[in-house]
Amino acid sequence: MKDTKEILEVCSEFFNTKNIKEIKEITTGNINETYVIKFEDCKYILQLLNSHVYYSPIGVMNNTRLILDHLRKKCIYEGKNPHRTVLNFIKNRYNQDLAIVNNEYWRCCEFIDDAYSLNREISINEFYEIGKAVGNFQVLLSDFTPNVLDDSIRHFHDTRYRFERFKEVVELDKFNRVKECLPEICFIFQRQSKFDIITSKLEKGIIPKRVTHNDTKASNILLDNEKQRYLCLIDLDTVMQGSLLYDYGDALRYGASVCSEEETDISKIDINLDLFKSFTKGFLEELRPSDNPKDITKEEISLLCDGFWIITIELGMRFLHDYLDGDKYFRKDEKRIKHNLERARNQLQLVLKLEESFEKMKIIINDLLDELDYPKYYKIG
Ligand code: GN1
Ligand code: MG
Repeated sequence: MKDTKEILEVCSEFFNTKNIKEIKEITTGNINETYVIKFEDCKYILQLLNSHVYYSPIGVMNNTRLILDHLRKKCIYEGKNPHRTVLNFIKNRYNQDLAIVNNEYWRCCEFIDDAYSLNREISINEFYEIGKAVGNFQVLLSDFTPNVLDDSIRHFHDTRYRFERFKEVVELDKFNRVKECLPEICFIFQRQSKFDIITSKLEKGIIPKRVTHNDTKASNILLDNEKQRYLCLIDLDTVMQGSLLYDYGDALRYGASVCSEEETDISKIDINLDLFKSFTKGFLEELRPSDNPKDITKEEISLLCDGFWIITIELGMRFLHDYLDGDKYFRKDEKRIKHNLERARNQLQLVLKLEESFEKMKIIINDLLDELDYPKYYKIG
């Protein structure tokens, strides 16, 4: 957390600081620093972009602006309130999206009131709504050309590439931590042959490259307080070209586990198949094919469970990588030396559980395809 004086200096780029009533930090994100700035009648979100993670904060904001302009146009067309269903960034006094203060990049957007996002305890109906939100994001961006977007983080969901880097940190063992993580390292190595299951198909054009959010955990999706319906996806920093399987998988990784990703007692970790079903139902309902060349494809449907698997093992590997590399990437509790190792163990246990549930999940998907009147050839064999 920055001290108040520093925050006020940044605020002065956007506001008359004399009118600020309160400044509060939000600590749920693992990457950026986020603050709520309260005035008498309105609130804003002020965010410091992590320039260790994003090599080009300007590129991130360019992507964000392009995406938001597209989404705003669609939502206005549909008669939806663009102040609730799209993020609205405000410019600083010099009419710039980013304020650069002491070489750090800050941005500011309107706070969406009467809305919430979920860190834990997701109900069946809420997860169904989240499935719809993630599916609808694909629908809204299906006519946006993905290759005008920069890669805000190169190789972000290239699991094979990440594995190559992971092998390097294991080899180097700079912090002498490998010895306590051998079972986890073996677990990852044993599964390496499957790491290009999605990237190889993207490269060969077997599945399409689409605009994807890439970080669809429930805490990045806003729901309306009163109606409990989805409003929008937030945290658009990693919107890039990718596969919709990443968005499907990451949302399930976070939301279909019976425990939070911060749970340290891994014996409690399991998959809640009712939640899996409700999310998948919302997602597939939004993506119902409509004879459009951009429709979800049969190949994508056949890989849905693999998307869940790959994103979960990848994050387990990323947490473990960070632990072996001296905790440089994810924000962690400073008092917990093994925080990232514990997070890795949590994700890898979830991988084990989901491997046990693969067949059941496929049956659920096939039943939903029938229920939602998908053409028969979409069925997973
Ligand atoms: C990070 O920024 P945040 O907290 O929404 C991370 C995601 C991980 C997530 C795990 C840019 O997301 O990839 O899935 O933590 N974002 C980045 O909680 O690395
Ligand atoms: Mg993020």
